[in-house]
Amino acid sequence: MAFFFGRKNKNTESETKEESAGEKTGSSWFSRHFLKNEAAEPEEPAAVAPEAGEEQGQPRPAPEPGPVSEPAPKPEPATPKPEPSQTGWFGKLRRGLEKTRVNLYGLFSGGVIDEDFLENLEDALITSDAGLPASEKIIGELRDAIKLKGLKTEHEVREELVAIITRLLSPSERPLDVNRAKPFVIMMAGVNGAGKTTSIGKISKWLAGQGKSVLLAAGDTFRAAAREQLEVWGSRNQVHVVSQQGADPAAVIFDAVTSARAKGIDIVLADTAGRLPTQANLMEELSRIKRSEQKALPGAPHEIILVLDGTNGQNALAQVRQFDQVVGLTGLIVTKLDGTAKGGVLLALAQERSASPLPIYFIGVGEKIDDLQPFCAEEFARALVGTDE
Ligand SMILES: Nc1nc2c(ncn2[C@@H]2O[C@H](COP(=O)(O)OP(=O)(O)OP(=O)(O)O)[C@@H](O)[C@H]2O)c(=O)[nH]1
Ligand SMILES: [Mg+2]
Repeated sequence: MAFFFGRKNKNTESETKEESAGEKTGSSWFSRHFLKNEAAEPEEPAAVAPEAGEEQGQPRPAPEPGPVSEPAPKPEPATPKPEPSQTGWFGKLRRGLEKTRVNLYGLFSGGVIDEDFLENLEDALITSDAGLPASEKIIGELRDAIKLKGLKTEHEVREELVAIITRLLSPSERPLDVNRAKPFVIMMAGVNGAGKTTSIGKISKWLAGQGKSVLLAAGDTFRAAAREQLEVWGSRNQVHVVSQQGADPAAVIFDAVTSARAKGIDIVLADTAGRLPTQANLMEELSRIKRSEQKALPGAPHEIILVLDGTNGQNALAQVRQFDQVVGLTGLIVTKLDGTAKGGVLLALAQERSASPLPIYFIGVGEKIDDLQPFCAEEFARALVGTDE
């Protein structure tokens, strides 16, 4: 397995630059979606320069009555609308989903919107791992909209498809509110190599950047590399890490939560070892970790997040069911959506959980620090379906 910050050793300078650039581009987006309770920094009021001749103590001459008073220039909006640009996160998301998108987007180049087109579109959705129920629902709604609204052009149909997919995904878009408790305990779970530790690193750096104090609990006590992965990251970012080689993961995480309580730390991010849902003893261990967190702090863990590897496609559905059954999931992170043709799996997840939506807190489209961002349903739908340009 590649070491989380291993690539940086080779190219430390450029990586560091990219990270800080990522912070800049993503911070407003992050605060809107992730730290919803944190009020946005008010804009500094512009200093008003004294008018010429308006010295201290000097009376101001009465204004000359002018023939027509100039209309006051329209004030510039204080903050530009933080739309995700093509080059920023949205561009990255689009590039990441390219393999999934080509299957859908290519269908629009024929110019004919007929039953064959709809069938091909349904096949393309299924191929992207959106699953049969979500694909049928989307195409059914699109067919109805084409008839009812009299949609004719490719542009109209594509926009309708974006709207339908956005509606399906919207219940999964919910910001992670970390202000509900202190310490706020987040426990990560998932199969081997899904991206748990990497996601913890990315999220905790973001949180630290937002002024939150973070403590990492190295609950993957089996592999030395896993602890080091967190420790290296922690020392670079002044985030404290609680770890103990070979110890019981439940005990390490208990200590971490207890220590966070004593030190008044805002957030505990608990890493756990990768495990398959079929490994009964390891799944039982996950329940034990959860219970130890409850013992250390009543009400904890406040979030139990399953990290899914986006390249696993439909298998993600089974993982959600199985982990949910054992520990009761409160949210998801889907990583590695870059370079997979299976990006439609988010539609399958949303459809599967339509009766009890499970928030997708973050999606990942790469290994760099700014490659994990809060999930936005419409943005994802647009990146998936493609746009006109
Ligand atoms: N391309 C890509 N790679 C990712 C992404 N997220 C994580 N990775 C890579 O996936 C690999 C595994 O990531 P880890 O964070 O170690 O996964 P883990 O779930 O902690 O793994 P275990 O602890 O072994 O279960 C690493 O090489 C990461 O860099 C992503 O969004 N895109
Ligand atoms: Mg790990």
